[in-house]
Amino acid sequence: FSDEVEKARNAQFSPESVTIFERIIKKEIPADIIFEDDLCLAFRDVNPQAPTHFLVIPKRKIAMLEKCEASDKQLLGHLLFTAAELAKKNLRKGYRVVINNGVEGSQSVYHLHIHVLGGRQMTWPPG
Ligand code: DGP
Repeated sequence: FSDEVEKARNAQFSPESVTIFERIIKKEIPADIIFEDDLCLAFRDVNPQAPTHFLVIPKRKIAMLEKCEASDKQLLGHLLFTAAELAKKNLRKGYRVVINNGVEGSQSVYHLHIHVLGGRQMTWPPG
């Protein structure tokens, strides 16, 4: 397995734990932030898997996609719309949007995040 998958296999979902992404939202640790509004934050992935690789996260914590509720529908739409708006700027030839959920989804940070990857030809199936 790759390093990222190994990290995901060792990560534990715990409802109370504070993730690194909450610390990024609070500006307690630095990140290359490319967009911010009341509801979300977008920043470059520290371990990019493509020439362009950024994450869009909600400021209000949803640990993982499977924990979302009906009341999160508008926020989820906003995150996806924001991802598309940001991708529009410099990923004109296409891009990949990914949400990893849980251990077998290879999720390593338990704060929902949308990956946006581009700047190279993506392949299918994903690993
Ligand atoms: P996932 O495997 O889907 O949970 O993806 C987590 C991603 O978060 C992974 O691609 C690496 C990235 N990441 C982890 N820690 C940090 C960090 O401190 N800063 C930034 N910018 N990205 C991080």
